[in-house]
Amino acid sequence: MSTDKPALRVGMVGYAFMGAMHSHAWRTAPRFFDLPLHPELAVLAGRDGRAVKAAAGKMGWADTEVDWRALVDRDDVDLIDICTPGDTHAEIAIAALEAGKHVLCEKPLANSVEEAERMAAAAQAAAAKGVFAMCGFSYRRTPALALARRLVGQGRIGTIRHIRAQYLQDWLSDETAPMTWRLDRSRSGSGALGDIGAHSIDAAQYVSGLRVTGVSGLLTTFVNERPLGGTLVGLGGQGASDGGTGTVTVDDAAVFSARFDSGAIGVFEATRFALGRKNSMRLEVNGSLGSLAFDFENMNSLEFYDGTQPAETSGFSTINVTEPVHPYTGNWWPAGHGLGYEHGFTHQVVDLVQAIADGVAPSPSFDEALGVQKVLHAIERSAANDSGWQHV
Ligand code: SOE
Repeated sequence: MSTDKPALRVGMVGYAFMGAMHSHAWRTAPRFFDLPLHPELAVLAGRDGRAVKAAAGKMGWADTEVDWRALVDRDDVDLIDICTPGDTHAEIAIAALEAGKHVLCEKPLANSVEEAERMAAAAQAAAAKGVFAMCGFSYRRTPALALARRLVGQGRIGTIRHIRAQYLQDWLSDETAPMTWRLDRSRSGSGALGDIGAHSIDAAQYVSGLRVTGVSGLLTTFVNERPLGGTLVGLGGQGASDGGTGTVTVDDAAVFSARFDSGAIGVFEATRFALGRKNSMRLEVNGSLGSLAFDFENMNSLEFYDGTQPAETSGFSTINVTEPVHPYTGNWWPAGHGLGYEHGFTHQVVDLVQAIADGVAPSPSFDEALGVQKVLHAIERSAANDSGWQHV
């Protein structure tokens, strides 16, 4: 794509599911949005030289590195995009920020509060020099959730009293699904809680504008041993029957109740065992004047109950969030034609590039993501030995 805009040269670490998704976003964003800087897919890094070259060819990256440190050292890269498991986030992000590179880091920000605090401190020091960091809570950029936030901000549902959030997947329901890095605490930090519960926490806080101040939680692991090897299909699949087993060291499911700074209360559930629910990221908010409800499996809609309407004609209505007046949608297809999972990631790139060009800190900042990390940690403290209520 030829352009006379200044380049934003991107270096990315990791090229699996999230890497492919981010590659698509970097490539697509300037084709649909008028960005002030032009993202270039400059360098892709991964440890396996042959595999990273193949991935770079397929996804459109100009060059490769086999060591992320070499990537961070390069003068021809302006931004590092981290799409690796959580155990590597802190080291890569801090090195990149110290080298003067902007950073986009996948969620959850880190595997511990201590790592997240160091990352947030590095991001603050970098911001003073005009170098910015953002965490990839991509669901914020789903038009329906962005619209929900807008309606809350306009006072359309009044004072928020309840937040109900569920993130339901089923890719581990099959006990023969193979062991993966997502089930190994030393790599992923936690299980359903950090992988998908973190999205719910961020979305609840983003839409409501409130902050979680206390939690009480329960974590459980239903299947403790899983086959090593086998064939991955999507996130799950079929493990090998003859390769032995690995021990699952994370939670399979998490539930927790929460109090928010306004006095509102919330209930949350995150699981990979909700058979039949593939990616049902749901959020319902009840206020004094109305309610909003969202389900990612129906992501182009938002349910709205306007409690100010006469009882005779009141009821939940379905907003088709595909009109040009809705967040992000005007840059895509004609009304009613709808968007998909990948668009949240493209919008994430759009907002990040705009913030960098404007010289303002993008959101969610590492500070905001540290806040989510503290909520995750408080839930783990609560669940450990049934320790009850924990302040965040
Ligand atoms: C797996 O549970 C996963 O890919 C998450 O890691 C993503 O963040 C979520 O968007 C979809 O599910």
